[in-house]
Amino acid sequence: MKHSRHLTRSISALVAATLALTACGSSSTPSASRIDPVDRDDSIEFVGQSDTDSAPTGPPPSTLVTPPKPQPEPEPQPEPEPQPEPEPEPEPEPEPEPEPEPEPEPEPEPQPEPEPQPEPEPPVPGPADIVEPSPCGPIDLIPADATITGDLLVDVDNDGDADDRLIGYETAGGDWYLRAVIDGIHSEVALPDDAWPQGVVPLGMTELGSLTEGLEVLAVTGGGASGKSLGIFGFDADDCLFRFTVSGGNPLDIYIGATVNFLDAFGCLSTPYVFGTAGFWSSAYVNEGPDGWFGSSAAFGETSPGDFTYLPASDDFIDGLTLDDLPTDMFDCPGVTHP
Ligand SMILES: [Ca+2]
Ligand SMILES: [Ca+2]
Repeated sequence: MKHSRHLTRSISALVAATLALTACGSSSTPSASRIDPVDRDDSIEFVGQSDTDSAPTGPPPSTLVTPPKPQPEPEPQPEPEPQPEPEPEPEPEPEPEPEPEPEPEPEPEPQPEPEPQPEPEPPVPGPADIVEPSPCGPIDLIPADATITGDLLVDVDNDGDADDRLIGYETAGGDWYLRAVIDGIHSEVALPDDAWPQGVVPLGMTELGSLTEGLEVLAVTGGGASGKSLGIFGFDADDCLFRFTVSGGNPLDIYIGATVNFLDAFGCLSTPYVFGTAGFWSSAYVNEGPDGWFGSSAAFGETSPGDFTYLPASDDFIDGLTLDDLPTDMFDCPGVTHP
């Protein structure tokens, strides 16, 4: 068999080579040429060629002698590209803190109310005119905002000088007074609050009361549209003003005036030649239509200090008067200003 012969030759070659190596001994260094690479190569070629020349009878030769294919070296893995460092996430913006509420402004402390200023001095009279302590009792000066409705200089103390003062005034609150100022002594009398439209007006002084020393004062104390009310005032021993009463009761209030149906007149009896005393008379006339006017009159005198009463047998009555019989003047007091 050709295959067996070839295998035998290969074995023989191997033996020969082994012998040659043994012959060289350990004293000499084996050389590569002596290994006879040709034979080895021939042997290898031979085996391979024999496969092509003859039909295979056993397992494929390649499975016996073909060296394993070298495994390809693993391709170097590319180094991983460096990943860019992740950008840091932006920090969330802090939520805006709520603005603090403005503190309420402190309320202003209440200012103390200014102390009331003293009232300005009245125009009349000045404070130097007041004598302290006053024998007429405590009295304030006339308020500066009072309305002066009468201001008359007279001679009350009878020293020859008209340097005593009579003042009619109304306060801002509507109160009426007649004030007297004599040698710095103030005194006054309160009057009804309905003095308008006539007001309080001192008219003058004359002798009206025989029991009261000195002259008495006549003054308008009020009235209406068609007449005036008159009052009589005197001074006591301390030169303090007072008002006369009538019949021991109410303040004396005499009315003068005229309308188409009434007429009221007043006259002074400064000379006590009729009734033996000073005083005044008062007349009243009433229109009775076709019967004409009816008239009556009476006289009054100071029968007790500070009070006037009807003087007996002083009254008089008359009927059937005409307008020509009536007095033409409603006021008759010599030396006293006509109201
Ligand atoms: Ca005087
Ligand atoms: Ca008198």
